Amino acid sequence: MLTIYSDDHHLHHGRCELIDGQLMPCFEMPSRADHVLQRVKDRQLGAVQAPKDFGVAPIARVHTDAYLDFFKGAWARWALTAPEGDLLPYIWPARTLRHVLPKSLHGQLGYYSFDGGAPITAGTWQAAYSAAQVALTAQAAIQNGAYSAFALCRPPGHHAASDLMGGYCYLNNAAIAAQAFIDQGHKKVAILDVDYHHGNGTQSIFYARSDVLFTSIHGDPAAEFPFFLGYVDELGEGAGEGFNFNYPLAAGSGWQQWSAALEKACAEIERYGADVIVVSLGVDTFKDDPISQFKLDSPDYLRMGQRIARLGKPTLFVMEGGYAVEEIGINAVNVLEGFENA
Ligand code: Q9C
Ligand code: ZN
Repeated sequence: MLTIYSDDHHLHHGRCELIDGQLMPCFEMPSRADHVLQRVKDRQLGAVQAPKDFGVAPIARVHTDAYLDFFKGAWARWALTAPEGDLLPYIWPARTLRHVLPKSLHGQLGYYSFDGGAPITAGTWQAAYSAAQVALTAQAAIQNGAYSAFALCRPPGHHAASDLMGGYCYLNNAAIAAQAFIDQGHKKVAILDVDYHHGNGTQSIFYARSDVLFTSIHGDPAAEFPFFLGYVDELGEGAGEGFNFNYPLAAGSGWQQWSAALEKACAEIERYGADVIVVSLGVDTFKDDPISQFKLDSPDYLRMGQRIARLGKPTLFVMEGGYAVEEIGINAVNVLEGFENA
């Protein structure tokens, strides 16, 4: 399987996130992608290529121009203040506040984010832009006839909505790739989001559309981030009604519960009749993941890849979360090897 990877992800290295009342080093760190790349090479998964540059146009099919302009220019505005740390939001337009766009940098940052988990550093725009190009280049490989491809994206993307960053995500790599498939003539794209956290950004982007099916298996949002989206009764709206399926699972769920949800998601994808599949591949479902509560073990990821392969459709894998740094490579590449050896 072809892997697309860019070293530009090193340009994004947030310093801190707020956990249990303390500023802790960011879990979403550059070594994550380095471990996955190393495992791809160790297992001789296939060629590793740098992304092409498709420009900002395919990104702007998913994100608003105003959001992209803000994100691209935010660090330069922050740098004018000779800051000590990363740019992090501290207020959001929650209930009772107005959704106006203020003039100030921090007002705008609150407007364009939904949590304090997406620090902007000097290189964050370039890293996120390159990650989107990684996804688009892997998408193009499939468009040009490859049966599968792996977009080794970092930073991840599935929490990012059309004009919101958060949950370590800035640009929604999987959504950008899915939209590219549609723009290049595909009629039915299915997204299978297997990250531990609900892909709220991806769901919101396609919620009112029937040309992109969204399915997600994740920690029950009643108890888990992102808390405010990802429930079973979210089935889509308008033309998108019946094209959104969430499978929330309880903390402590292992392969038995998880694979039962995967069967349901796969049944919906088959019923839909997708002609191509985009997998939001988070491996924070692992038993030793430091911020998650599922109990999948490394061999389970081989089974996951095998089951996805049985859908029998061209498949684009897009890297999302996974924070047990040592094992991220083993688990992510196990999915890809399971897919190839099904
Ligand atoms: N106490 C992705 O996996 N906060 N994002 C966790 C834990 C946010 C995860 C706090 C988790 C975001 C792409
Ligand atoms: Zn996650």
